[in-house]
Amino acid sequence: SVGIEEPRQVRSRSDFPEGFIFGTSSAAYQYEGAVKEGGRGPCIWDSASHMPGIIHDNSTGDVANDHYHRYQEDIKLMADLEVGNYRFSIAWPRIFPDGRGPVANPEGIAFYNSIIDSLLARGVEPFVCLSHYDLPQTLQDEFGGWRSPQIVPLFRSFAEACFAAFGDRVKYWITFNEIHNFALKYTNFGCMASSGLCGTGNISTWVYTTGHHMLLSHASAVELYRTKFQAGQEGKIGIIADAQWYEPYSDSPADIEAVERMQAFQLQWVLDPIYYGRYPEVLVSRLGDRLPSFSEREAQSLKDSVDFVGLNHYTTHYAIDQSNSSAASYMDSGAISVGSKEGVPIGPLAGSTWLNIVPFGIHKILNYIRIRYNNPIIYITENGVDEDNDPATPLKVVLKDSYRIKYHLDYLSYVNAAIREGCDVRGYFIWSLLDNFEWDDGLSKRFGLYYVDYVNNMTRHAKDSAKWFKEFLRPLPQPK
Ligand code: BGP
Repeated sequence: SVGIEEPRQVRSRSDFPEGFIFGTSSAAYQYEGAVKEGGRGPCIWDSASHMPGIIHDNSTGDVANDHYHRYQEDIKLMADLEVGNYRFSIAWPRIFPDGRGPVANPEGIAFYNSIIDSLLARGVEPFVCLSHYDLPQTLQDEFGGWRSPQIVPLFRSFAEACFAAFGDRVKYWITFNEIHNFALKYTNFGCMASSGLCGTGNISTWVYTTGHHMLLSHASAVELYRTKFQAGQEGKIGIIADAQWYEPYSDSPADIEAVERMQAFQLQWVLDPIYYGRYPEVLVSRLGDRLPSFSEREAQSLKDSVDFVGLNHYTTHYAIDQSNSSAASYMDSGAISVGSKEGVPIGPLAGSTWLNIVPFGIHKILNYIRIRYNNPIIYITENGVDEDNDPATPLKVVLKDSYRIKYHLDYLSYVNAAIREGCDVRGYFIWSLLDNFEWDDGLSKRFGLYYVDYVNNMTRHAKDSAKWFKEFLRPLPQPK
């Protein structure tokens, strides 16, 4: 059997250290809609979602959950929950419609100013992510977007506009959401359906070039923040890594090693440069010249380039060694992952076929990060579970999401155990406040604490989990 002993079950926020924060997470393209309003320029997800065959239910983010028009109502929902933190992203094409500064679009600035001010007025602290997948289409068309080093100074100038406009009130900045996951989607979808600039064929080259330029963009934005803004604004800056946990498929040394390689090609690929200024050795040796390298100056700018790390974690899979197989394996890591063994899933499946519910995985990945990166400050920036969007199910049944409550309580109990063992976890954000546009799954999956009625006026309905979260956030009376 795998995992640690069942941890003590948490009941409320009182089980967490003083100052531990709770929030919900979102992303601009998944929530806002209004893609042609407010002077917003087109982004790569507009193009991709309109291309046949990319989004499973053929939906798009054109309207999404209409947050652009309903953000006041949504912020009121957060205030009702008494949740103290909200993570969202800024759409680059709302600030610079064609991707290029220095003159920012005043309507874009006004929109995010209004969100930030409304949050603060209701006692909700913003965590702001600069890049959550929505690259301006112009930059893709001009030079291949993340494929080219030309992106680095442009990202820096977008970041500068945001620090300058919002940094007086935003104290937590995140440069990128999930470089690993994004680089895969970006490459798989032909660099989001653009002018063929991504190239075809060797995914294992384009993926790593994309990641490389994102890492350099991160370093450049952090350097700018630290030299020009941080002292006056007194904020913190970090990055979000996505990391599943892996268990070996068998007891063989090869499968045990495959677990480590899966982490190398997912987590270490992004965090080793950020903490140590270099790629993990196993990537260098397996990928050869398909993996770009850092100059001395770039390595220095990457090293220690975060004040905290955000962790997005949902699931655990088995890792299987494939180092001797000539078949293309996951990112050329020589390993693949699967969600079940001999027909038995590693944990119950949620709505998404990739999401096995395995609460102990979060405990293991937190300890893995603690050990490998010398106990960094961690915010869990996403954790959540989904159900299928099945129009045949009556609303009152959909709202009874006891499995979501159980998911969060079980995962939180393991987070709590990790904290007691010394992991420096400072906060936990649920994905997500509302049902939303789930990238390639479109509107077919629902991750929200609130149900969004896409057919009737986008009405928000509290699921049982929203009521639970409100209760959970109320501190229990402490014994005298
Ligand atoms: C993460 C993304 C989120 C959210 C979540 C749910 O990888 O950062 O934006 O989408 O996954 O997964 P999905 O949308 O693939 O169903």
